[in-house]
Amino acid sequence: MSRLVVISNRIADPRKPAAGGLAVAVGESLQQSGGLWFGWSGTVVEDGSSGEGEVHRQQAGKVTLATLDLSREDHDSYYLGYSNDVLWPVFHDRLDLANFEASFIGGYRRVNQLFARKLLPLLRPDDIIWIHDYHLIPLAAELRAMGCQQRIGFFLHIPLPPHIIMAAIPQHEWLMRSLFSYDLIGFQAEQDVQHFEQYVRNEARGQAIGRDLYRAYGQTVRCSAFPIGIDVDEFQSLLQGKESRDMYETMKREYSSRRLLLGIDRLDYSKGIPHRVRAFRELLANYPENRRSATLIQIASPTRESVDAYADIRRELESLCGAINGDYGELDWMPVRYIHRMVARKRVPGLCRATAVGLVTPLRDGMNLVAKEYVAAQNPEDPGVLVLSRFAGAAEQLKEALLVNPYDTHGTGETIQQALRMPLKERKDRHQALLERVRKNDVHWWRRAFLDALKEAASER
Ligand code: ADQ
Repeated sequence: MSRLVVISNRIADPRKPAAGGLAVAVGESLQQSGGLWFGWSGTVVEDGSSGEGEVHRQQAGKVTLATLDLSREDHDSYYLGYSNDVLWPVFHDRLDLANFEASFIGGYRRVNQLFARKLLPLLRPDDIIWIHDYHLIPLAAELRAMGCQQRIGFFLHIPLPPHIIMAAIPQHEWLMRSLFSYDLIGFQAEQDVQHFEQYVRNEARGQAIGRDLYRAYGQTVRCSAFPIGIDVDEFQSLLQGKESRDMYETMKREYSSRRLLLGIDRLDYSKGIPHRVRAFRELLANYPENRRSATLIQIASPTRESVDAYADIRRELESLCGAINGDYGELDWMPVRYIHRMVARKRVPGLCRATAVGLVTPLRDGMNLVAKEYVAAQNPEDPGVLVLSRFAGAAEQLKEALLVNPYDTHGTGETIQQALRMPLKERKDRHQALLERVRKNDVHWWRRAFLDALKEAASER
């Protein structure tokens, strides 16, 4: 049987509970089959030497973890610079936040070449290589240039922007051309595939030449949507665990006379947290019956704090929450509980189940797994209501959620009111349909669908 080789910027021990969508999904894929997981160790070497050091190897059950350190210069230009200050904002339609500093691209190329050079000797002829996310777009092209013939697939966890936004990246053509070195490109949503097709037509002067098949730059690539899912059984078994049960009981007890609304995110500007808090303020302003009752629990874990835009959003959120609590709070009721911390994964299902409304309202998101986790955690006999941004990839699948435009804070406030007042029968019907979809397209389905399509695409090559 072929070995699976996964490459992602960061890796995690698949035997330990991981937070973050990619780590959970990739860990699950490797746990099933065993294989090699290759990526950055998370260590930055300060002494000026390049990251040309040795590959660290560690065995984690059936999975071999192989990691590299990065030099300070490479880390700053490849990771903080090109990946998180160019690709992340642009791919989330935030040209205003992008920093097109010319020096970043050198580090991005250097690290992708370094990864290729260090990975190549570890490969076996029959390996199936699965590369993940925006940090490593040109990795297949670098591997191919070094003679790599193995099957290589790529999955983009974040959205692909419309071609006119993509074109703002000075190196957009080089990036898109390098995607044609893969046998298969996987996107989260049909809309991302459409954006890819539009780029191929309008910028690359190429065309679609068959189902899921695109030709440009003298090369052909297969491309399709594989919406990522969660491990529903694992998540629901956490729900039965002590941590989740304790969490559920505590929330029910502490807030027995309140209706809880929940947001759980990394504190990222793409997640639309300030917009969500403003929508909640609209709710309190326009529907006074919710005062002394509706309570927003917003958990926002720290992330990429050395990037300026993240410090800005933190300040904005703190001041917004403070203002709402000051304006509307009572001695015995605080409208917003904002916690700038991670919640232990084992407690997340219990927290989701204790709330009446799940607010998943990103301004833009590749998929958003919190939406699926919220559905999986509900009591089918008395489920909470999911309010979901139409700009999350998940909205293509989760049509029975209440879909909102998060920029329209007034409209979102109205929808939250609708969620709080929804009759039990409608809540149950919507939840049942959502849970079926979340179950059908779970993370196991995602892995199988992608790897089957990769094998097929490569056999046609
Ligand atoms: P992320 O942007 O990290 O992932 P998401 O899909 O929401 O986002 O996954 C986050 C995961 O981390 C969830 O499992 C969630 O429960 C957990 N999490 C988030 N904040 C937390 C907190 N404060 N405390 C505890 N747990 C927290 C990227 C893309 C997404 C895509 C995933 C997977 O941006 O669009 O869905 O990859 O492909």
